[in-house]
Amino acid sequence: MTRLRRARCILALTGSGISAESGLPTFRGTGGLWHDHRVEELASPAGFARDPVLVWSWYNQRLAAHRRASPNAGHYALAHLETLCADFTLATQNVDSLHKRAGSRNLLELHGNLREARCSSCDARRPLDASGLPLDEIEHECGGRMRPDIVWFGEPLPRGAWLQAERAASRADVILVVGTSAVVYPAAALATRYNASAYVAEINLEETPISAGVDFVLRGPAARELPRIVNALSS
Ligand code: BV8
Repeated sequence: MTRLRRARCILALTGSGISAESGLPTFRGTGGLWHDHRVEELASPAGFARDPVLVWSWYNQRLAAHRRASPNAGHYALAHLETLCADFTLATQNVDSLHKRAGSRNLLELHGNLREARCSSCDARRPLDASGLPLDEIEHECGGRMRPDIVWFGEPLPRGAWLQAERAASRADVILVVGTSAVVYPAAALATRYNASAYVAEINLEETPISAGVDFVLRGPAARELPRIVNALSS
């Protein structure tokens, strides 16, 4: 806690685990999204090219669930922590927009979000409401296809967001790693590969590949542990 209290620069890296208590499934845990679906079919350019209707059906379902969900105490705790630290960056792998709805401002959506669809050819964009993209409107007038505005496997992360995330990791005094299995790169590298002197704390229900290498592990749900940390800082 002392390191966090003294921190001038904080980076928080989050994954789907922080949204679990908002009722959204994770990817790799029990009941995870990847348990019922093949990643290659749904979260890759090849899968989209092969069956865009299947991919949009899946993302439309997820988008509807995102819009029904609400930010939880973990999301709000990080939004409050941002007000306590002048140099705070939140890099999320999540596409559910819950950090944005919780009020986080310096937010980097490393894997994109589901607020818009964009054309794979001309980059035309259209906002998505809770019903998602109508399955008969995938083909774009330019001849391209409307796709979710997210990063699939084998695709580069948004350049600006990634550069900001790397810089934040490099200057951070404290890095909070919350609710991620830390197996997807390059995002997972932010936790331990950019700054040997940063104090890294992991909040997760389970052990991950980075647990042995961090400075502090809080084994518990983010919606409980993050408010505890932030309340202690505010008192
Ligand atoms: C890239 C899309 C290079 C959005 C996602 C071969 C070819 C190309 C690349 C690769 C390759 N082999 C490896 C790679 C790299 C690849 C990768 O890392 N693969 C892994 C699987 C080995 N990465 C990429 O492809 C990336 N791009 O490398 O491009 C490049 C460069 C230049 C030019 C061209 C190419 C792109 C990665 C992004 C992929 N998109 N999703 C969507 O559909 O949502 S990844 C997907 O995994 C999600 O984004 C998700 O966020 C991410 C990470 O998962 P987590 O969020 O961590 O979720 P998970 O379920 O795994 O874990 C949840 C954790 O929470 C668990 O630990 C659990 O215990 C915990 N938990 C649960 N409940 C709670 C909790 N913790 C706290 N409280 C709770 N209540």
